Amino acid sequence: MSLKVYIDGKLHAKEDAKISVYDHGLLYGDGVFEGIRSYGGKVFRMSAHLDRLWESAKAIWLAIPMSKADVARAIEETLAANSIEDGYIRVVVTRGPGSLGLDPNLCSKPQVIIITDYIALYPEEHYRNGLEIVTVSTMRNHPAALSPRIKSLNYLNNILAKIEGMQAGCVEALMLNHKGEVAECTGDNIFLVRRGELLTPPTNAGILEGITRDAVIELARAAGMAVEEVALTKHDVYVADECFLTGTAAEVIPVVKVDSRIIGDGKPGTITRDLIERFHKLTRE
Ligand code: PXG
Repeated sequence: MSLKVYIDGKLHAKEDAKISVYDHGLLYGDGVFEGIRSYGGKVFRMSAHLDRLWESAKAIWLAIPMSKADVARAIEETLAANSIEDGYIRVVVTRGPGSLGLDPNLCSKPQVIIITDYIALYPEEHYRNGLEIVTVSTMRNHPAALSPRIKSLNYLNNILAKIEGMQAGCVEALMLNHKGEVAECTGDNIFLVRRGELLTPPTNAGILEGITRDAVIELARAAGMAVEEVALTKHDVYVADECFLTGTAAEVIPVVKVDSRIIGDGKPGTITRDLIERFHKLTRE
């Protein structure tokens, strides 16, 4: 039986789940989205994801034509219709079908789309051995042009960086901001460990405020670790004792090589492994 996709109040078979080619989500990347996990039938940090979706929408003058409670219910119903317990949820809100011009006022109705699917995980050895990443030349969007805090349907900035990373043989790529500081990876936030302390770029470095990032900061602080949100340079990365990435899909994943420099002793670090375990407990217990 094929998966069911929610569009604008109704469930459709995956093959029939279609939206208009006049939708400004397609024509202009005009819309917002969220990527969410469910573990054992429970949606991880649903309200934080919905808050971020609403904030993204507000920033682009997009009025979501449902309440947060309605979207939460629709997510639960779509998961149930597909009998998905451990899965990936993509919520997309487009500007809706309009004209071929830019004017969003000509778009009739925002479309709310909910896709629930099985999750494609990174191979287990990436967690065991750690990732190699590279810094790419595509800089993160300037926050004054298009804030990285908006999870918009225009992900070209990240896709171009991802292509550069893949051309270098890496599954993730490190992006710098317009000041040359470390921002984030294409779909993950970055953390360093230095002398037992956790360091991560602040929101004003031009990053998405990751929900996994927030969870890891909370877990670390609860375990008595110091966490600092501070501007970081590539040099800070190269001399870090440990490095890891956080994201909905990856969860917490170690990084052992950056721009051909070995991080720490070249193996996933003690604190990284501890946080992987704490995050695992948080989501599975
Ligand atoms: N930064 C960016 C730019 C992201 O897109 C994160 C950080 C991590 O945020 P969360 O809230 O997930 O901890 C993201 C998340 C994927 C995928 O399939 C990931 C994201 C978006 C789309 C797809 O890995 N982003």
